[in-house]
Amino acid sequence: MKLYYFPASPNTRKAHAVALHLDVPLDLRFIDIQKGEQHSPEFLSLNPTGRTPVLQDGEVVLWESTAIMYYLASRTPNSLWPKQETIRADILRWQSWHLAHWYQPCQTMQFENFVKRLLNLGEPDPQVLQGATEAFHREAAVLNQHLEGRKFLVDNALTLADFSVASSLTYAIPGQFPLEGYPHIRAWSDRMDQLPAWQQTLPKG
Ligand SMILES: N[C@@H](CCC(=O)N[C@@H](CS)C(=O)NCC(=O)O)C(=O)O
Repeated sequence: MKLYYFPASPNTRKAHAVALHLDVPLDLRFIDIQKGEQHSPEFLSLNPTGRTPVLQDGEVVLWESTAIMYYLASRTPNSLWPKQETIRADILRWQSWHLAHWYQPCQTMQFENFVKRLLNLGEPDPQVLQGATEAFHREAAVLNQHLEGRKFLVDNALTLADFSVASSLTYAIPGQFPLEGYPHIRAWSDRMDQLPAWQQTLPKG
């Protein structure tokens, strides 16, 4: 199975980490999006949206990291994607929330406070940052409250939901995410950081 990936990306990280956690062997193919390799005709024939990651398993070609996570976790029975429908629905709930509400403010703060500086793209835009910070606080309050008294997001066990939601915190420190008031998020994020698969997919500085 090939994973076309860009290791600095949180979207790649969650798919790659699920494979590592489940011991699914992957043939990793680096796509350098900073050099524009995602726009090559070969890559666009795999993913017409021109984004990483992409999984290729024989005839199966899958893009969108969440779909890739499901594919990897559906091959054999495992605790990241348990059989019970209510647990699956709960995992899907948090993954939906992540995609619709959590990803964007995190991504914006990451870009404004970290990526812009890294790539010499100018100063953070204060107005953009203010909007993202407000949205972040709205969603972080919900996440923090949910995690109070829980080790993980769903059924007190590690699932795909944790990999999805935690992926957006990959750049929490250089992105200056305001996590001070959210002790339960920080404790859960520290727990994620203990996982070998999460450590192995931490982007190199
Ligand atoms: N919703 C997609 C997002 C993928 C995505 O935005 N990938 C970025 C890296 S984080 C990318 O490859 N960008 C290349 C580009 O936009 O040109 C997923 O979850 O896989």
